[in-house]
Amino acid sequence: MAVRVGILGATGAVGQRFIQLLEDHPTFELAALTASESSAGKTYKEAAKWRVNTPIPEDVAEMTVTETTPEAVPDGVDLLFSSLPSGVAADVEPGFLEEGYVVSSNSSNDRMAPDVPLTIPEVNPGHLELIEVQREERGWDGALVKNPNCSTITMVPTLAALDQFGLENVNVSTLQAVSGAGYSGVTSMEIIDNAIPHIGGEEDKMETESRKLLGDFDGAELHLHEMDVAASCNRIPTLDGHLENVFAETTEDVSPEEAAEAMREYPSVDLHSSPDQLIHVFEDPGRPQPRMDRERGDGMQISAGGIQKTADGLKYNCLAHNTIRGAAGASVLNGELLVEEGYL
Ligand code: 11C
Repeated sequence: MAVRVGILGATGAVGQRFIQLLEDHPTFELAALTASESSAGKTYKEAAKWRVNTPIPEDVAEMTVTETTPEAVPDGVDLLFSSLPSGVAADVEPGFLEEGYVVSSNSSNDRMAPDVPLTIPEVNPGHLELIEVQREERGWDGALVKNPNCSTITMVPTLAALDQFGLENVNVSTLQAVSGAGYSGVTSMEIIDNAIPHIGGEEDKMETESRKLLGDFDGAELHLHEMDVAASCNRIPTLDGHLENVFAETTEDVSPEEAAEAMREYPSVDLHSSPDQLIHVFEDPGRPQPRMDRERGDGMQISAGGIQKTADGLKYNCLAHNTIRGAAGASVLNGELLVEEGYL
């Protein structure tokens, strides 16, 4: 049976990706679009400056955008995907949760809250059990699940594959696409002939979210993974696709071949939006590259390559599509997991 869903923040870059990914989805039927006050009352095609590489689905183009309040959402919608700016999300998401909505959110507020599952279905689906803690502590009838930041999602599945060798220190340097910064980055391309270091808040998110994702939930409390993560995050003039250089120290000696095998064999999950193989490992050390490899697995596959030995472990590169695997696709996948696990 179809689950009726809505998008909070439907006109932005990630909101548009949600619309693209929900077209012809086998489980989800799009029935509500919200945005800021200035868009409310307009049709979607009037309200959104559409920039995704496929046309606006015809039925969505004519849908009316409403304000982002529980009262404005039509009856029969149970699941909301949120791509609101984090400040707005922090204000409005609790109101939807009190009203009993299940919210799969890409917004960065509350990602590190101890009672909020921060989930990548292929990595830590068991963390959904935190919903019981959340309901008890906050009195919500609904449920809130977050997906991590796009630069975190790109790296963490590869770390999950290597954790069997005893992850200790992880250093990562990112080369992040301008779509991660929203429309202003894409439209102005003011970054051409430049690279911007230390981009807003990204380093802290990678350092903390990674440890939560790979942490253990003991039935009552979530324990962060003990590894240390140090991140340097940089913006480069690529349109889509974050490339990352990872240096991972492990307690066990591990060869590049063993690491490649662990990544290739790391299991995917049986959900509609998850790729058959989660991590593709290239033999060619010049891959992955954003333009060539970001669309793999409909934008949901992680790519890795250039795996080499270092004095204390390994170095390698990884890549993912930042607005699909790293944002809207991640959130849709969490929605699929919520359905599969009976939260709807
Ligand atoms: C970027 N990763 O590329 C960011 C955008 O925490 O979800 C997404 C911010 C977030 O700038």
